[in-house]
Amino acid sequence: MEKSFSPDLTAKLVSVLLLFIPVLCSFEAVAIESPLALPQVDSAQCANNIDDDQDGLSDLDDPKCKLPGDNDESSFGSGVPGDDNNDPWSLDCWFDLNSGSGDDNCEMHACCMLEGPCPAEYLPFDPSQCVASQQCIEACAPQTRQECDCFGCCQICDASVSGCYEVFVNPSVSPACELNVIDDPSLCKPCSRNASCPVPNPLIFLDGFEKLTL
Ligand SMILES: [Ca+2]
Ligand SMILES: [Ca+2]
Ligand SMILES: [Ca+2]
Ligand SMILES: [Ca+2]
Repeated sequence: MEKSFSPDLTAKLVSVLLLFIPVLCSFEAVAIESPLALPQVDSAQCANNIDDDQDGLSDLDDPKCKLPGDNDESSFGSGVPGDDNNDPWSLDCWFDLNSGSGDDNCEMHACCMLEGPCPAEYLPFDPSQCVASQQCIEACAPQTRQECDCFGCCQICDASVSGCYEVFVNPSVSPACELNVIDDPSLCKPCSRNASCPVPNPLIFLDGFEKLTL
């Protein structure tokens, strides 16, 4: 059965609808703008889909982003208050965005990984203490970038330098290390990754940190 409206009723309905159009449009504008605006404000630099330091690599493609919560895409530091603030002889998990060992029982001496003799200013050093605790491994290894160990000794291969370098990018050990000086051992301290806090899977390295292309 078909329904029909009288011309008068139709005209009234149209005029009422016309009155509400500006109101409806304003609601639509609010509804569209809010969800787009909020995540951009709240996202860390390494999760905002923006190449913040304009070096051609965005977010986790940028070797200076250690995880999505890293809020400084322009350096190996995270920009998170309280992070990257360890003594070299007592390194926390580098990937949990804090510097405390209370949440993971990670407490590793940098000389376990540093190449060459342990610097005098880092002593004392006990090589028998170079195995991470089980609690540290369980808490930190799953967060760790695959080209790194839990403490920020990482293998970096970058198009701007020749070859690959296994160095501390953790600012607690190499505070002046940057990508463009990754081959300077006085700034980016050479190291060997701590085998006790391993990251699984074989890796392929391209353009900075590895891409997993298995
Ligand atoms: Ca970004
Ligand atoms: Ca970038
Ligand atoms: Ca960073
Ligand atoms: Ca911690």
